Amino acid sequence: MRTLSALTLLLALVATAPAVAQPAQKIIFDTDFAFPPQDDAMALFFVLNSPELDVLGITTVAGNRSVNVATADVLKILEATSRSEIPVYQGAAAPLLHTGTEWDTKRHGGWYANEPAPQPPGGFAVSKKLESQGAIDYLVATVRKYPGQVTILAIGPLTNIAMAMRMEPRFSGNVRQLVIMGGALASLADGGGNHTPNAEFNFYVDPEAAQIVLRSGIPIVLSPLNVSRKARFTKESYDKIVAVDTPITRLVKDTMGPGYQQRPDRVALMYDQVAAVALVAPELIKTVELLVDVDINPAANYGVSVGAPQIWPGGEGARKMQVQTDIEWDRFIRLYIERVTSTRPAAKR
Ligand SMILES: [Ca+2]
Repeated sequence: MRTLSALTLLLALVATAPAVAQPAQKIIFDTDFAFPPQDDAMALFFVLNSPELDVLGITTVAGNRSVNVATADVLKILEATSRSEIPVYQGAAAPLLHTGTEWDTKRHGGWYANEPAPQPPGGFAVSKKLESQGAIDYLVATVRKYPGQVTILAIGPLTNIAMAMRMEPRFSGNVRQLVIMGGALASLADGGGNHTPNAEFNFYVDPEAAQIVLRSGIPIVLSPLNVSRKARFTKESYDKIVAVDTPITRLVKDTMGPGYQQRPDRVALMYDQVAAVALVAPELIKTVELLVDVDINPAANYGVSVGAPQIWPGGEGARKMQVQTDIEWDRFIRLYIERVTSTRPAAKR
């Protein structure tokens, strides 16, 4: 009887106890960053205001522009938003093997030329400095320090991540999860490429790195163009963001306002933002489990990702991952805007 009473009391205590807050997810933000309207910056704004995420560090890589631009721009954004406590590490200046051709010079992306960074809007960061440690060393050391705890949000070419895997054989086994913006799956709806007919930009820039990473065995959530194409940022969302005045929304207004003035009907796909939101609210994004690999043959399908529910001839290297295919748009964009306009500081370590 006494035992029963004690048990009843215990159950009552458990029922009335306040919910224990989950510790923030440790993440590393790996990026081919550039100022808005570029998507990496718009993804970072969401991450900076998400208390569920503990941004251990930001690592930069060549992609949309040179790695120098990525570094200069992210330092400036952190300074302008008073988030200088987040360390920044510079990574790979070029893909593992891929070198740019004349064809690439006529298309989007400055990854093939190690151009020095021009001044970001408002000038270079003054007090916020780059860490002396390189991105690959930082990735290896951080995953070693927190085995099984670090999620990497990889929203540029996968060069840094592949190099960390090559440098430290235990790296892959100790990463908690990779959330990758990259690829396009022609076997699903909306799966054409955005750079070559079938290749998505991040995977096209460094196909060898993408293949190494996708075959690593790390649990992967892949955010391909199939889902990016369902996330269309319009002036309606822009207007809601700039209606609130914060250091972040001022940056959005200064950098995106002129574009909307010129063309109010412009639409920007939210490539990297979908991957970022998936860290906080995975329930808003539908996924399917598929085996995915990347073609590294230097031919018509260089950098093309291929996915299927079962192995196909030539696809023996493919690994299982969660592939995002659809989005619950209304709730997604509401959460995105709510966070980007928030003044709530992210969780501190
Ligand atoms: Ca990116």
